[in-house]
Amino acid sequence: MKIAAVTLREIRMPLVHFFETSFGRTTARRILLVTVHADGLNGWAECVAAENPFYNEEYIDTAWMVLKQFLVPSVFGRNIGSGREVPALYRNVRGNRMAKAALENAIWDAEAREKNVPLWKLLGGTRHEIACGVSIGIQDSVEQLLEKISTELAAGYQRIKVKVKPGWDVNVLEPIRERWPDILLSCDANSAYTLPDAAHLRQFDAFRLLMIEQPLWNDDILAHACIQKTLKTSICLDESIRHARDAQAALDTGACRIINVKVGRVGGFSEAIAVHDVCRSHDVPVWCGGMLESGVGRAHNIALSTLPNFRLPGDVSASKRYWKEDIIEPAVEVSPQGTIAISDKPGTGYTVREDLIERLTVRKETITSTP
Ligand code: OSB
Ligand code: MG
Repeated sequence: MKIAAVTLREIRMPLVHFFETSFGRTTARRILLVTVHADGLNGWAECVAAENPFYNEEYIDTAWMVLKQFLVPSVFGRNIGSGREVPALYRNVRGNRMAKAALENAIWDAEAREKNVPLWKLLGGTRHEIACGVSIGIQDSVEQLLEKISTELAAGYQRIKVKVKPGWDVNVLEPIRERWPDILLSCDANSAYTLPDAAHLRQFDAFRLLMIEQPLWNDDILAHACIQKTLKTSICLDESIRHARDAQAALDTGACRIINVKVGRVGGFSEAIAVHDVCRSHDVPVWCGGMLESGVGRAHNIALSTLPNFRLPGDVSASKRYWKEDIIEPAVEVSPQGTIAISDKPGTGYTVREDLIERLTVRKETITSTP
């Protein structure tokens, strides 16, 4: 395909409920959507960079600039056969993986539409339904958290993950386990602890967690290898895994026993598949993480989750948990068994609501190829 133009746009969407992690609270999203215009059709993707550089180094405004100045110009004037070929076109650009992922994934999206095949099949998926969990943020009180968990369990979600930080951890996990002794339960610290907290983290072993996600520094695999040895609970790395080589290093050093794959964090579908494959060859399960995506990014997460080594419930949940009105049709729905059914339709199986997106747009820029 020949890419004639790429549109960047920012939409604003308030969350139904605030989402709080160890690094802060989000009440509304500023979302960067990328549209590639190629051979008379459009491919869509979402850049999952947040409003601030707290989760990783990128945020929406840096992603916008990098896309505009470096990434988008590098795909113009090429004949692109597949999304797989895209990373090589800007291999000189360091980092900025969320920006890269948005462009690459939009091209995969266009490719699926052009070839008239489901995106999940193009990615190598094998599942016809995927298992869903929820990620529940830090609340104003433990009672509020228990109430939320009870609602999500009643909705059918197969795994509950709660955000933790010093002062909101053992005191929270204990009442949850007491009330629900048998649920699949995990926690996510988003790097809120340091090595001297190892003894404190060992208390988590009492709660039979499926995993503890990213307890230590975002950029330190070795530190996780040090504490994994001392913990019964499996560590799952999120922030620390930027590409397949990180996954390889983490598994070789015993830094974790589970990996969370976020397509934006690793720079696009090609690298997400590579991370998946490294874990599969080590017989280590992966699951699909979330970044409070709109329907556009969510649909891509669903497609990715169909790959065979996505063996644990993902943070891929229903649209209505996040948005009053999602920007795809139909909205993502989760069955009472906590699953999402995979569509056999071409593309993502969801339609992008361009009229609604237009109304939510606060900034838009189309970059055109000038041959
Ligand atoms: O660490 O998984 C994380 C949201 C924003 C930033 C980081 C994380 C998260 C989540 C949300 O846990 C998962 C979701 O989209 O529901
Ligand atoms: Mg996480």
